[in-house]
Amino acid sequence: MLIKEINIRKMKMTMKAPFTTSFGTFQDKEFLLLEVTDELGNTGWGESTAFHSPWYNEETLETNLHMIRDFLIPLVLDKEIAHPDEINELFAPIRKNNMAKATVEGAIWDLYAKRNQLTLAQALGGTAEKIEVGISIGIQQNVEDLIELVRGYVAEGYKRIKVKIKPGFDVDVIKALRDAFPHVPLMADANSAYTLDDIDVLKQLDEFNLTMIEQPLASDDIIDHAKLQKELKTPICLDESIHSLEDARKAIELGSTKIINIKIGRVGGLTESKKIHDYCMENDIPVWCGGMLESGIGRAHNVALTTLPNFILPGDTAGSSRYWEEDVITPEVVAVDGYITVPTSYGIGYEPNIEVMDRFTVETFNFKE
Ligand code: OSB
Ligand code: MG
Repeated sequence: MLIKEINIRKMKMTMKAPFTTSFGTFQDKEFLLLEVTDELGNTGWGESTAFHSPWYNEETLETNLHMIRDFLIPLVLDKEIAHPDEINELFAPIRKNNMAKATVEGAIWDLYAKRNQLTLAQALGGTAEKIEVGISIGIQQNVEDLIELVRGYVAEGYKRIKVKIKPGFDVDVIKALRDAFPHVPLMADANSAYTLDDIDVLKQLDEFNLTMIEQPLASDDIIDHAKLQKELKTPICLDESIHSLEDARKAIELGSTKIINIKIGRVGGLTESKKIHDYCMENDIPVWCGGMLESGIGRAHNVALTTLPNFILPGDTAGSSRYWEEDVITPEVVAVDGYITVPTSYGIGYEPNIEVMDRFTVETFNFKE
């Protein structure tokens, strides 16, 4: 296939409710959508998961725009591409900037699947017809509010509840939740808010039968996590620390992680996600698909990836309505009783809703030879 045209939209959408992590609060979500068009007029869509500010990782929407425009588009525009796995190699000489790479690569995967009359899930090798979903809940004003929220999501059928923790909002919160919901699969995500000095607090969490604790220590660490894992019964799951198959291999070898959260953007695309998935499967490390508060385009990519067989644990890909009044795809992503049914139309399986997209588009960019 020959990529003839690329269009980028800078988007701004407001989430239904603010989402707070140990590193900050999100409400207005700014992000990029990217559309590729081939020589036959087929199109494919990708979404950048970089946030407005470099809190989660070093990338931002503006650094993504710069990388995509000045470095990545010149590598793919008017170039013959036989398979999207080639993009991973084509982009390899450019260091990091994984979310920028994944935006372009994801759109090319969608295009490839449509052109070959495959669902994106099939193109990736996935077989699941429905996927199990959990939900990630931000830090709340108080424990009572959190318990009420959790009660609602448990009633909706979400398969596991993840709560965000930070120093001062941890052991008491998890204890109260466990007392209120003795049998619900529960996990905590610290987004790097602790150090090994906090080991006593983290050890106290062992009492509550958490499925895992996600990224307790520094966002670039795998050494201290290995030390911590030796002291904890609860499995550690790495998120921020894993950017590639190589990172995953090293973390697993060191014993820094027993579970991996795969985020397509963080690891630089679907091809790298598949590689990490396959490696983890061979090494008995379960994976699940993380979320970045995506709009429908990114969400659809997450759904497709989650159909691979080692996505054993429920992910963070909740339905569109958990985040948005209106989503940019039709139909929206719907979770029923904790399951999302994998779409059966070609590519990402959801149609872009251009009317909704237009209303939330702040700026557009067009690239043609
Ligand atoms: O660490 O998984 C995370 C949201 C923003 C930044 C980082 C994270 C998250 C979430 C929400 O946990 C996942 C989602 O619902 O999309
Ligand atoms: Mg996380």
